[in-house]
Amino acid sequence: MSANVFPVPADVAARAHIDEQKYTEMYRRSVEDPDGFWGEHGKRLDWIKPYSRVKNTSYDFHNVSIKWFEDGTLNVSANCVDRHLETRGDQPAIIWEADDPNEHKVITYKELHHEVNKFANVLHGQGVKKGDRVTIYLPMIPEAAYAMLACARIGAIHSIVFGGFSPDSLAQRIDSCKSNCIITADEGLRGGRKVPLKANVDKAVEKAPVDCVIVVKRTGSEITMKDGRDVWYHDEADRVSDHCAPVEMNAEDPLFILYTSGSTGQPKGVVHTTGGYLVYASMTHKYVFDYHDGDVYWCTADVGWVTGHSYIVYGPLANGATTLMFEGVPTYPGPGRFWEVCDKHNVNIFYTAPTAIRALMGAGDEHVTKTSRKSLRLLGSVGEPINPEAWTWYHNVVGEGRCPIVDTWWQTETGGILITPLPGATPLKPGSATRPFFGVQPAIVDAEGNFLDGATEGNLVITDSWPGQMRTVYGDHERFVQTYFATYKGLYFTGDGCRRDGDGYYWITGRVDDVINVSGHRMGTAEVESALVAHPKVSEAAVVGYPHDIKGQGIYAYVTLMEGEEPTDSLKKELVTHVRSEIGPIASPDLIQFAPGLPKTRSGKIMRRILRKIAEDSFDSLGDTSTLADPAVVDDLIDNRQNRA
Ligand code: 6R9
Repeated sequence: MSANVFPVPADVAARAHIDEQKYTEMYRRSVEDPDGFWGEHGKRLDWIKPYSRVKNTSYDFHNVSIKWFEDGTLNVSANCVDRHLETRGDQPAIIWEADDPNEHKVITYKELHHEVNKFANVLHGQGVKKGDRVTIYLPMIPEAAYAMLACARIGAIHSIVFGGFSPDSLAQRIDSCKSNCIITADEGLRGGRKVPLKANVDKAVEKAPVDCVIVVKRTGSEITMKDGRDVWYHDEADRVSDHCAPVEMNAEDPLFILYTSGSTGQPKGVVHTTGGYLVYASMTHKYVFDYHDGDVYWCTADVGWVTGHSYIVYGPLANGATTLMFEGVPTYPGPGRFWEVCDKHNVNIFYTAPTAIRALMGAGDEHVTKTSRKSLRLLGSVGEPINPEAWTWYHNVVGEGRCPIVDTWWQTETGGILITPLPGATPLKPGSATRPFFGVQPAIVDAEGNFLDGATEGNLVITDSWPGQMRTVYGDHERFVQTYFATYKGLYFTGDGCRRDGDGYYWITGRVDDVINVSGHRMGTAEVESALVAHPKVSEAAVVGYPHDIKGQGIYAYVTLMEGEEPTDSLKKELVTHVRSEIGPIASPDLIQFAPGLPKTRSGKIMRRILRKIAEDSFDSLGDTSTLADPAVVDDLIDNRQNRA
């Protein structure tokens, strides 16, 4: 394994902010003296009232409490916009590349300032105040960034819902945080196809009513507007001034809520706050991507996910960077799109997900090699483990062997990157997220919570807090404690399995809970199961992940039908459509197996271990099945398995 090491290229080391020696020194200080270290690095932001206290955190199971910079005050939009006006007002802040390859727009920091102020005043005009929750359901258009920053400017808490979620999922998220205002668009546009966002909002608000819906015009298609509730953004923006003073916020005031899936129940509203989050997002953006003034940086995520929050909007803009925002999909109009956009805008730093890399790898090298990519200097990966084949292709074909790859491991809950190479400091090993970022103390424990030393494998925990950590689950602190601090008392449990090699490098092996990762999107198997059992013909369902060449994991559903229902192919299609409409297209089952019975223990617990094995087509190693209430169901499941390699 250690034979396959890629040393830091000399030219990368020469220009990098951090080299190997500096990493070692800074890392040591960050864990030995967190107050001193973060007290210093917190100054990368402009504070209205400087903090005097830095770290005040407790992982004690009976009193989990996380506060950073707690007596400081600041405003996130002032840090991401206003403070750059003097030095870089005419520099591009956002380069927006539309779905249509012939359309793009450059927004300077001055223009961004104008737009964010307008948007903030439109929100004020609709009665939105500090502390209110605003749901954002927008496509990848610049208004998404304006809306986020406008909320931050007036102290409103945004909750972005990915445009691929169904009206039901949207309604549930509106209701969960009691949001009274939605920002949406008439339609989205992805890969030439229209996404009916406003129509989805209309359905959602039947279940979760709101006072106002602000609609941005994107496609101009016909939509319905309800008098007294729905307003066009452009009409309102015409009426308001472009000056709105940023509100003074405490470091620990919430900045946003973002819903994410866990192993049980409905998605959790992950709460991130103002000061620590922005310090951490901006610092990781600078050092992990080795961002220098003038670089063009592109993260291909959607702002509906945490990666879009931290590494399209907040981190880069806090650093005065030029961030590219892409409306489309990797394969439209053809599989060369990413690299054509890199050439068009001279992208230096490119950050995407393994699922996209694998899909493009399958489309053939010629789509890459016909482009120049000479501007590219650094590549990044996020969202799921990257298999060495995809890593090698990304490195050799896309990066022509000269661009390091930063494989960044982190989570919605962590706010920013926790385990990652630094391009000027870290020799790379394909498939390893390598080493912890400053202030991050990973450890590996066994099932009982014993620390495992040296080269080992087990469950990944973090032993102490870092500034970007989530603070609570919105409205349910106890759920926060139970989800992350109860498995191993006194430790933050990530839900991921992990190996550490002899060089101290970390290799994330994937989720060890009932969360699956489909094309980099996180999903609770319980959510898909409850969507399936909501169908009148389904009596019971169990969902597991199975290895999928492109998506990383596919969704495999075992379904038991109601007495008398026929297990037909058309019913399978009906169930897929049903799940899509309940949750969204990202939750569509890839394989459905009708099962007369599911393997259960005598106490009625479904034995998922067995279902996973069968879904993986590795049923010769089922392990002990003697505790099953009815061992015969397993033979039927094997005979009728859907994934035959
Ligand atoms: C940022 C993001 C988090 C889960 C996480 C892990 C997986 C993310 C990874 C990775 C291996 C990487 N994950 N990055 N696994 N290597 N570089 O993706 O957040 O959507 O909350 O997902 O994704 O399993 O626990 P989120």
